[in-house]
Amino acid sequence: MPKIDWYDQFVDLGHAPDRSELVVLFYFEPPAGMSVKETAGRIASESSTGTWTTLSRMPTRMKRLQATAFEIDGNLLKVSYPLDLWERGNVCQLLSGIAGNIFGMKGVENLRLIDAKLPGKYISSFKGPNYSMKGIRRKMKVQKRPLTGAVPKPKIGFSALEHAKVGYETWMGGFDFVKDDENLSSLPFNSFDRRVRLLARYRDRAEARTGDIKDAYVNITAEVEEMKRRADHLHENGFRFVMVDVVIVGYAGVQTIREHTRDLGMAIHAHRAMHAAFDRNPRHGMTMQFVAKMMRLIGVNQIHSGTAVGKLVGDKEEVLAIADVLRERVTRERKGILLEQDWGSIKTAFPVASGGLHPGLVPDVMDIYGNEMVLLVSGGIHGHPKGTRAGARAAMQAIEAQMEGVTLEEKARSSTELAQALEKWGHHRPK
Ligand code: RUB
Ligand code: CA
Repeated sequence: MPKIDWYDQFVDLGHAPDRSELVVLFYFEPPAGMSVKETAGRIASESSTGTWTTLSRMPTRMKRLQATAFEIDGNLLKVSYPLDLWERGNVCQLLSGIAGNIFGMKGVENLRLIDAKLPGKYISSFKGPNYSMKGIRRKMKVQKRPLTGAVPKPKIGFSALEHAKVGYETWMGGFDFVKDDENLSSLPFNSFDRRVRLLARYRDRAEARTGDIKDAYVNITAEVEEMKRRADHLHENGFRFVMVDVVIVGYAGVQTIREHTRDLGMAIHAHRAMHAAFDRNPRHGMTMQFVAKMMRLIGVNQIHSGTAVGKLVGDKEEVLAIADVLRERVTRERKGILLEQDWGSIKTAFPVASGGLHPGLVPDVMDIYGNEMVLLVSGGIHGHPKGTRAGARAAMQAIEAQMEGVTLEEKARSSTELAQALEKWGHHRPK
């Protein structure tokens, strides 16, 4: 019988990749009746140069371009890829390979892209963030504590003026940022342009009254040309940040916005809404640490990374993996979770803890992240018995307590707003 396929040529358990190769770590499960090697060969083949059948003609160059499944350890698989397979500076093309057709093959029961180790020559074709975490701190004149922000809640429903007023209360309570929610853009009762103008007016007032720097993450998510226009409008109104729903907008859109806002000297706050569509099932899809890696490469300055204790999925291990991808110069390997990554001259980015937080949970989140993070407390300030401003104060007092090394209960003796927050929520973990 003639040989139909050549997937076996993509497996070499003796191969040791050199430093110029990309290495991808997958979790995989073969379907019933197929061996792990047969499935591994399919993954390496379809993500690089192969097809389902043997061919009558093959360029000689092919041999040195094909991927190699070189390590199988239980359900963990490592595949190496020659550098020439990948277009420099093009995240989309990388994903078309290592995160493309392979997820839909019948020869794969479950497949999860865990992480990719990118060689220096590939990394250096990207610009990364325009400001490091330090650079953002310098902009905001906040030295040690976490940066703080809140979304007006309910997340949609306020007019532009009502929204700006809630924002003002948030700033006056001590927070650095007022943030739009992921599904707020430009609506009949709250247009983007009007919201920006009103927020700018209240921001100036809050800055004058507090002497602090105040800013906002206003959501520009839309078609790309419109996003650019919205970024310009924010810039003209003195804002230093844009917010983008990066998963929904997609990698190409984020790359374009990165270039546009780089010219304006603006930073990007990346909301990750929709990530759970492909990262929630632990046996299939793509991890959030890998998405965070792509986003740091492109150059967002901060991206949502979970809380472990709040209302949304994501455990401590995952939160720490994402934080390591964003904050380290060299991300250390963690078996089955992260590959080692040298970031070269790519700057750092902030992780963002958000979703179901309130003052009583601040120490838990800070125990996980430390101080290098953006802390978003939204419902957990606006739901304070004395209102938004008191709620923001309570959250700031909780941060102080943690940094002073005292318990919230101790701190609450001299901090009225924190005492009131604890009376309502205690250390409740929402679901
Ligand atoms: C937070 C909220 C955000 C989450 C998304 O509001 O709605 O959209 O940040 O989650 P609240 P994540 O603080 O009132 O719960 O940051 O995990 O992507
Ligand atoms: Ca939200």
